[in-house]
Amino acid sequence: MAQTITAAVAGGSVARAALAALPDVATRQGADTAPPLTPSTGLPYRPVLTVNGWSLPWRMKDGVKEFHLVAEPVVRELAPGMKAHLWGYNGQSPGPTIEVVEGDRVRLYVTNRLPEHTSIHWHGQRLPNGMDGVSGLTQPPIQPGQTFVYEFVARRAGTFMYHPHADEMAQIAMGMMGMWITHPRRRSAAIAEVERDFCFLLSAFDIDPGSYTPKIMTMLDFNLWAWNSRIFPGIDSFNVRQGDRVRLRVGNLTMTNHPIHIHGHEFEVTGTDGGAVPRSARWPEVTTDIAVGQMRQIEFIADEPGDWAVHCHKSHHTMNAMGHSVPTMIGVDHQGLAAKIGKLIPDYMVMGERGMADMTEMEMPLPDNTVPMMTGQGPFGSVEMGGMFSVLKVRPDQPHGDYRDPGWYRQPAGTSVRALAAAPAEAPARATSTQGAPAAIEFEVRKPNLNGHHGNHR
Ligand SMILES: [Cu+2]
Repeated sequence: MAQTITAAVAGGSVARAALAALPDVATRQGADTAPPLTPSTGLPYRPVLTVNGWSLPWRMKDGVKEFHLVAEPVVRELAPGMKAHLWGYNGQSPGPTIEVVEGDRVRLYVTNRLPEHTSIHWHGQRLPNGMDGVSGLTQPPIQPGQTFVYEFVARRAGTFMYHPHADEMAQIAMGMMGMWITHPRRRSAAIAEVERDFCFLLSAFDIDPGSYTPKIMTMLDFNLWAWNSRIFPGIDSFNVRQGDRVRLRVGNLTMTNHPIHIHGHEFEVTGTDGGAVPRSARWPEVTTDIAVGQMRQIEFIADEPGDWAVHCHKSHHTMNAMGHSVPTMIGVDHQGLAAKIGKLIPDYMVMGERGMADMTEMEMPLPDNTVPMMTGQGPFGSVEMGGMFSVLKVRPDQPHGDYRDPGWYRQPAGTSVRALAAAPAEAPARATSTQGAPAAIEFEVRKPNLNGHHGNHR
């Protein structure tokens, strides 16, 4: 989790005198998970961990917390072996997480280095109308080279996000988004103290295998499903100590809903972008659906040691790009067919006649800049997953506050599933008719009477 944050001088067409007054621009290369940013100025709080991301440093000026976001083209590694040309903030997509404390006065400088205008909407915040960031409605757009200043008080504790509200379809499809956490100023019954606090945004891209830039006109048929612009096996695991209270904060900026599922534990939704959920209104879940434009804060006690899958339960969302136009081949006999087609198309490969798991073993040549559809090595072989998938690693000996990956779980002797040493001698008897031959099934079909009155349905 090497942290490579560098300060650069802000560019653009801002006047030199004004430039000198702006906070430095912190930027970050690489998709490692940065350690939590412990506050050194301002009010104290327990920081979040942005999965495969980082929190933006700030400066205090006359009691105001000042941040500097730069909207710009970025190169994001989606997973080892695949990079995408995206738009983001301060060198990365998603942009850095903004962390403040309830009641903080916040000043956000936003510099536009994109080739087109933009704006930032602060999703879920109570703020003056003129700070809401809707291009054309509450402000003129920020033109390329311009810097705008947003300023408001973070009035409500909770989990929020930021994203452009100008040419949204293109700019969100290109990866422009970030998390915003407002920590509570004082303890309250509705907001628990947690030992581990993770955050990530759901995003989706449509990038043809072998290419680099998302197709921004895609409305529904995306082929890459990402957490913080990373796809499995590129998403870091959630590493916790057994007994920790764990919070995951998840926001959805894709074009569809995502049922987020955690193995081995029950959780409660403790907050939304509308604030804390009253305790009397919480119930246990193992999956919670996160609709488009929603944020969910989920919490549980990590009391079961092991490596537990955490994933979107839409099975197509735990796959990487392959093309959804591949026909189902289960049960199709390809004998001879491949040889015939191979004369016409030398690289032709048959796939899928026994399911799609063969894909993980196949030596199929992939185009450059493409990751396999189903991949990720676990201790027992290929996990056969992609997209929105990661692992919750619960360990009794994980040190307090240590987010490092402890490696694979060692299952205690006698607690693992096992294969039988030999197949049963006889196949189990099948139900048969009394004559010993399968009974013929008879049925009668009555079609509706089409002569204007209802048929005789029975
Ligand atoms: Cu999903």
